[in-house]
Amino acid sequence: SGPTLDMPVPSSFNDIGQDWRLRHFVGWVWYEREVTLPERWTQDPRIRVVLRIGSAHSYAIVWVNGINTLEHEGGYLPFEVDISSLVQVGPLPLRVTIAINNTLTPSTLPPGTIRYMNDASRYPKGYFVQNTDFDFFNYAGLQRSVLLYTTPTTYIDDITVTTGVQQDSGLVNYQISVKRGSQFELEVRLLDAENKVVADGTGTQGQLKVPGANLWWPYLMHERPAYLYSLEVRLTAQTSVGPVSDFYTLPVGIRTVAVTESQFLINGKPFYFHGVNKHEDADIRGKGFDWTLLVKDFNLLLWLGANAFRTSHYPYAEEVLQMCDRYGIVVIDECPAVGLVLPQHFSNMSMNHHMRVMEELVRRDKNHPAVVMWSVANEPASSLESAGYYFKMVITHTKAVDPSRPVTFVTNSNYAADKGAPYVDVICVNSYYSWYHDYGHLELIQLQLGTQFENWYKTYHKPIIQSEYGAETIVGFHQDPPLMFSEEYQKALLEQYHLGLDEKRGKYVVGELIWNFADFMTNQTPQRVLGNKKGIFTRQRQPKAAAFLLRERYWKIANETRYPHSAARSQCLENSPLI
Ligand code: GCB
Repeated sequence: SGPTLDMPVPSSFNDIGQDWRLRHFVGWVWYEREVTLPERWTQDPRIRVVLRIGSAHSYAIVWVNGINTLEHEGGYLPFEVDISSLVQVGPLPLRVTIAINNTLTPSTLPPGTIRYMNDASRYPKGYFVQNTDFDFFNYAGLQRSVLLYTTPTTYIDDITVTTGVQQDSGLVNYQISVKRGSQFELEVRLLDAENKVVADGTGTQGQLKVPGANLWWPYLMHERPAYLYSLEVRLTAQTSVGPVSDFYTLPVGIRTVAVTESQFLINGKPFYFHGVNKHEDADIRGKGFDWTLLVKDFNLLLWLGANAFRTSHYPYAEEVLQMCDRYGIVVIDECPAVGLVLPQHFSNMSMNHHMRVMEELVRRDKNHPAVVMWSVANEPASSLESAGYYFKMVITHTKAVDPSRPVTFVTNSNYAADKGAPYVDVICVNSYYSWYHDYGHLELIQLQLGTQFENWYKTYHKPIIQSEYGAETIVGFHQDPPLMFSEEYQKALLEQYHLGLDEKRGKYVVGELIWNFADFMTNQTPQRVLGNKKGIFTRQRQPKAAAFLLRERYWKIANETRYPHSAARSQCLENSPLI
């Protein structure tokens, strides 16, 4: 029923058409396509067919051949369903229908409210708007791939790997979950980067010991960063319809993560985050996954000398994390809890959903060596009384699900009022001195930043990351002496922040992440000129003047704190996918 449009997947639906109603649409959209499966998939009783949806923003209902098979809440994580019984009907095409609703409510993540405009003199009957308290456009649709894949009927359902280091040996602990079968054998092998078997084992859990292991090091922290082993898991099983086998290969980075009173340690060495905050955002495709864009972004990160980013403000596509593992870009993995600013956002209903989202996030991303910390939220109203209990519960739950990583949330509250900070391992603080207040007064930044750091540190004695700072900058606007919105102002603001950061770097400040890697789309407001322009790159990934400043700084920090610049630089070029 109703008009249909061709819609590419993956892509956000918003910027594809020429009709403004599609761009701003709030409500149900329907995706549908037919696909003919290989005969073997439908005839062989030992094959299990799975439909996997990389993400559907935000609430989805899935039908296969008209049969309701699955519902999922939450727009940035995958979900899947076994559709074997639905496809074993013969060679007919399979019809997959997915209805998606992008409406955000007080209990979704991120939350939002629908406001009905009842003044009949100004709005037509039934007129409503979607309100949100976050600063990016609520792109929606099937923004990541939808896949059909097969496994045998007895299959490897999940693998959990944690790693450790004992003298010069690496330890790889594995736990394998097998589903739908009890008569099976598991063989496990660990291969190095040259495909040589370095350890092996059997059974659903065990520990592999790798003498003289190559550790997984962040980019620019070691001459051979991002060393990956491969864990091969081979399952052979007996089923009622004969023997089956399943096989899975998982990249494994052996590394440790720890937090002290004043340091963030990777493999026992102090790590300083010098990087960016990103968004999944680009022209036309919105938040649609795009390999071309991803490889370009990684080339820019390597060029910049960035060793880290935060997945502000939601989990990114899995391919992004795979790239981080391969290049040694460290990740603070954030869940979509952004815009929690009202008391009702801290209800039990929200908390339960929030915990489920953290479980899904950990399940998806737990095996990525690049992921070194979970962030459970961005800028919540953490000074509200109810936020204390809420974050205690969400953080405790996250640590129970993954005891191997530190947990944080990103705050912009006052150090004395923040009720969630007692539960985090690292204080991540955002501030916009000389941008959102004291406009133009760059001379105040050092003082205000110093006060911020000292207050947080003396209160909590935890390491601190400056998790956002920046200035709105329209590319090509020039003004000297610097005025707000010019490229000169962005540079000057960064320089002042860097002076303040350098005062505390190496003491207890363990990182700095610029806001933002690139310009990105937001809701329309008088404060935003075709989106947020705090990028050091434009939305089309061209550098503003600040990108060169930051590049100088990041290479300098890498050079000072790690190992010789020349080695770092040649390593970067070697690794660069451009070569
Ligand atoms: C923030 C938010 C981020 C915004 C940024 C800004 O504190 O965490 O989502 O986009 O400030 O530019 O205002």
